[in-house]
Amino acid sequence: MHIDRYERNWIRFAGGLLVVFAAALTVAAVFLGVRLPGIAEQTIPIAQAGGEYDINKGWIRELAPRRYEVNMRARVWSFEPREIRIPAGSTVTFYIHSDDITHGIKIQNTTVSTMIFPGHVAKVTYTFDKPGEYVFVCHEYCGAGHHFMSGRVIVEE
Ligand SMILES: [Cu+2]
Repeated sequence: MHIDRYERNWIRFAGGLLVVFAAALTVAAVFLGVRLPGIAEQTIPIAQAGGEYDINKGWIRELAPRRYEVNMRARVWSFEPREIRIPAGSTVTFYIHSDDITHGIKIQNTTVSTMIFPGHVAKVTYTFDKPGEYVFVCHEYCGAGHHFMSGRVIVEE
């Protein structure tokens, strides 16, 4: 069977790319320890709350100096709490759930970005070293008031 020279070269090039990508994936997974976030790692049942902490409210509590826990509710079209005030250097673990439909959260200038599925709790931990205002938004389109879904983390000196 005759294959045109250019076509043969392109087939070789594409095949070579597949080999390069497969090698890169293998190196990343085996040697660099890169892992896709699994659902099991990101979601836990709502359990931590107790006593005065009602899971049906948004709250923030201090576990230790510069160590906080936030129970965040997402619903159409707001986050609760919508303002979180912490001192710089604080490590915050967010437990975020949705009361209704699928939402998402992205805290600007941080690595916090996750989906919020109904029936699950998204757990994210982040250390806010730099003082400033970190706006967070819903990044999953959730209807007419989607663009109102925002809040901020205020990191004080
Ligand atoms: Cu939303």
